[in-house]
Amino acid sequence: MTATLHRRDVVKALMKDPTDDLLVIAGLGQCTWDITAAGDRPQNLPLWGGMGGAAMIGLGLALAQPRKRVLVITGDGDMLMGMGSLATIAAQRPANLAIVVLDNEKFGETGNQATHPEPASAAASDRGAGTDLAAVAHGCGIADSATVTAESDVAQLAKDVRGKGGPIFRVVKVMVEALPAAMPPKDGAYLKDRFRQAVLGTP
Ligand SMILES: Cc1ncc(C[n+]2csc(CCOP(=O)(O)OP(=O)(O)O)c2C)c(N)n1
Repeated sequence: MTATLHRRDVVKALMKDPTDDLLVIAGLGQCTWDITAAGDRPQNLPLWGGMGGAAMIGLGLALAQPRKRVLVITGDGDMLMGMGSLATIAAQRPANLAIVVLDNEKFGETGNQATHPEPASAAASDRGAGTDLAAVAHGCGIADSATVTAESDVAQLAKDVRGKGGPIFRVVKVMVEALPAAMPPKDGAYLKDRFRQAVLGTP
């Protein structure tokens, strides 16, 4: 794996100067910490340890809140677990939904075991299948699906995920890094109530 992008820099760029209308769902583990490192806010819903549902939660939110922008930031492991949701997102076509997969080709939080996007040519003890998640999303019917590998493309990525008509799907190839955790509040009920209050004005 030859990724050069730092996940925290990418997430900070995506979440720079957020308006209240930007609702951010983070997949478990490292993405939860990444969005918190970018600045905890009530319009963030970090999923902590819940795996496989980030994209689908984003879809429900996007459909329920068509005037808000919904940004899902999740890992390749979470996305692989919830892959069927991509076909449903394609069918529903939410214009206000962007999904960004921070793909380090590993189950990072649990010890960097290889995920399916790891090249099939890697060492036998740590080998994936070369799964191309952007191609999967495209094949599911999300026409605007692409992979980002270059730092020079991050500014455009930030513009697209915040403003371009969706659904859009981006895989961002990121480095494997050991980063300090940036913990959001731990209580799931509190996070849910805080988020509902921010979106609806009532818990
Ligand atoms: C249903 C379920 N299975 C397994 C786990 C254990 N688990 C926690 S984090 C994680 C890896 C997540 O990998 P990825 O989404 O790629 O995120 P990364 O940490 O690499 O950014 C796993 C398998 C879990 N929390 N829930």
